[in-house]
Amino acid sequence: MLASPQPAPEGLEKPWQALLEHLEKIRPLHLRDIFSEDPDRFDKFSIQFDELFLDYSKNPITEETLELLFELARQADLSGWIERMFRGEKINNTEGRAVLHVALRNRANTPIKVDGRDVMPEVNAVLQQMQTFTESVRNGTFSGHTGRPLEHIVNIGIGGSDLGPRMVSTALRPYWKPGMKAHFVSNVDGTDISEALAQADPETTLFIIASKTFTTRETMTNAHTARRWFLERTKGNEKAIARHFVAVSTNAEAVRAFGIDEANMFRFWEWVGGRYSLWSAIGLPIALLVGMERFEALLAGAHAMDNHFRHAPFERNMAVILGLLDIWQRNFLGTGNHAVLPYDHSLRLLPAYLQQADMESNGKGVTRDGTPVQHHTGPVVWGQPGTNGQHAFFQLMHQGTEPVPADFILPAQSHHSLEEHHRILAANCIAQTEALMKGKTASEVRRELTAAGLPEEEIERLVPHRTFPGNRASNTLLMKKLTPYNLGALIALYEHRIFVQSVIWNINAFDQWGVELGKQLAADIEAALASDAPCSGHDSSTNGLVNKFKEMTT
Ligand code: G6Q
Repeated sequence: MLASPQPAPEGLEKPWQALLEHLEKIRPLHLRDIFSEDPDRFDKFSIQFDELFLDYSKNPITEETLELLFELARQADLSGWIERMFRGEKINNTEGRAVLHVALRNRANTPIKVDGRDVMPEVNAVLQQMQTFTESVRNGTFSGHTGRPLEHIVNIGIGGSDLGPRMVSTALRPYWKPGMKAHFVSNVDGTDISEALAQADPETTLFIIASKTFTTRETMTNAHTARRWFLERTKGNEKAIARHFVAVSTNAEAVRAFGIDEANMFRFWEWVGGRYSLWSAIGLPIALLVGMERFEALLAGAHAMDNHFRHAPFERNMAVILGLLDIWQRNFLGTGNHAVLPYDHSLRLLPAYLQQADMESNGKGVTRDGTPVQHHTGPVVWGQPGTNGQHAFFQLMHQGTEPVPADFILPAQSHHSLEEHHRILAANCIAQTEALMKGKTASEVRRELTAAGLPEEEIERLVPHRTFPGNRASNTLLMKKLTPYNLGALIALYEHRIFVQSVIWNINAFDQWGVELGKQLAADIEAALASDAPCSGHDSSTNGLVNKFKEMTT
């Protein structure tokens, strides 16, 4: 455990100290009181960008807190780091790579250079290839090997090559071409691919093998299983593979070796991190389902947010404000987790998506130069869609001992016509933020129970159980409607907010050595599981588990 208060990141001692001193003024305040003292609080601490509206007034902050946080950002040279990213500098310093998901959605098409070469012509060429392919699949000119249209998309990928397209496709379900079906296979557990194949038809299924490296064990195992399944059902018709398998990868050689024609390969580049790749050809399943025009609207929404992040002053910059509030929570108020609570069933996969985006980016223990950090970095990110979560873990959020800062996300307009449902959903979302903030005092509980006619003694017994401390922070993000454009803006907002935190902490948000480790570890154990000899090369627990597992398989 790191000591509290946590020491400042190197070079930020002065603004950090100012925030620590300021914290002593904030600690005794209750959100309920600061709201009743300042009727303008909502106007002061809310911001609109396009069709997104952020209310961050239910955070334990004053105007002074924000000023001090902006000063912290200035001292950390946040503006400089933002420019470095947008200009294609190699800010992923452990892999020597630029970080240019912003180039993938650079609809202004201004040149962005890596090693002196503008990447935009290549980005545009792949978008053009996606457009041509998407249109021909959707209008049936690119059909299956028997001439039937391809209506069932099976995306095989994992991590960054799965979570983004899966989440966005699910969120944009109302925009799918009628009749289209989709499956996202990620897990190496054979149940995953078996369930997808059980519903697939070899005449009408398009398999997308999505892997940046094209070496990831889970994806390649699933891809080979799909290939075998297909050949078994087409009497070994290898030529038909070209009509049913495409690849999205940076590794042309491995794609060829798998047997996929290069014409059916969609490229992307090493400067696109897996968890930031849905904007690249990794988004192909999205484009196939909703059409290229809407995929481009998704890019346009993200691009608008990019411009906002790059150019808006800190005081009016949604991503900067959110990122700095996260720092305030994590390093000063000492919270260890962050809940993402979309009040929209279509956004039900957003928490899982952001779990990767945030925890893989900011789950780091050393600074950019390799020195161990002395302060906390990324929190545990988790969540469920509302209102489901209310009937489960909200208990802990209201009355537990672990503070849970939360983001509530709510579209104002729904895609269905069940008005009553949407009103109930919205009412719950807004009511929860109010209840978390206000809580319920002992005297309120007493009044309530007296009115219900309970005897005095019973009232006193129940008061502590029915009292809510309140003073629990949340952000509320309203969105006009869950359109491709607004979804693009929302995802980009989170990406940049994560980046802001990494800049303050001086960590590299764009590598993932912990994930790489996982890719290597299993190989050795897999060999031990396949061998007839007892496993003996590991510690007693690992050896014992391998041997017990083998014993139990018979
Ligand atoms: C993302 C990570 C990781 C990666 C997967 C899949 O940022 O690097 O989640 O996306 O491990 O990797 P491939 O796309 O190379 O199969």
